[in-house]
Amino acid sequence: MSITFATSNRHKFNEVSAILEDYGIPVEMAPMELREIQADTLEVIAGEKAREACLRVDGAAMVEDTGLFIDGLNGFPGPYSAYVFRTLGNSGILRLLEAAPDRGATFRSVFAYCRPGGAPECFPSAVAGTIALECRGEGWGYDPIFIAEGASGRTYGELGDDKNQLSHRRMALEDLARWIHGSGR
Ligand code: ITT
Repeated sequence: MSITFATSNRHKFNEVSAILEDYGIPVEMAPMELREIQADTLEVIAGEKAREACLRVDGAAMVEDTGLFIDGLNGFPGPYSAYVFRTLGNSGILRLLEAAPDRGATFRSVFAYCRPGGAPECFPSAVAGTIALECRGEGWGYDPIFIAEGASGRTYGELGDDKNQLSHRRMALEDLARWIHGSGR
C-alpha cells in the first residue's frame, strides 16, 4: 500500500519517492500548499503540517520540512528557509555571508507521518557541510550553494542523481522505511 506524501514541491517528491522505492514503498504525491506555522523547530512545523495534511486528504499522510542552518548566521534561515528562499534567494544568502567568515552549514529534514486522530510520528536527519562561494550546478532551491560533507567539494546542484545517496533526507527516510516495515502504520 502506498504512502500519501503531501507537498507542493515536485523535486522533493521525486527525491523522496526514489529513495523509498529502494525500500519497496510506493509514494503518491498529494499536491497542496500547507500552512507553515512560525516555530523554532522543524519537528513542530512538520508535525502541524502533517495534522493539516491528514485532515485534507482524509487519511494517513506524510509531510516533510527542511531547513538550512548556516553557522555564520547563527542558524539562519533555519525554520524560515522557504520564506528566505522566496525573498532573498541564493544570491541574498551569498551576500549575507560576505560579512560572515564561517561558511559551515547544516541541512536538516524532518518527516512527519500522521494518521487520522493520531499524533504525528517524526523522523529527523541532517547533513553537515559548507556554503559555496558562488552558485554552482543545477538542482533546485538551495542546491547550487550547499556542499555536503563527503561530496568532494561539489554542491548538491553538481551531484545530479548522486545527491540522493548522501542527502539530508536519506537517513530519515531509512528510519521511516524501517518503522513502516516494522511496527507499521
Ligand atoms: P513543501 O510543500 O513540502 O513544504 P517546500 O518547497 O515549501 O515544499 P520546505 O518548506 O521543506 O519545502 O523547504 C524549505 C526551503 O528549503 C524551500 O525553499 C526549499 O526549496 C528548500 N529546500 C528543501 N529541500 C531542499 C533540497 O533538498 N535542496 C535544496 N533546497 C531545498
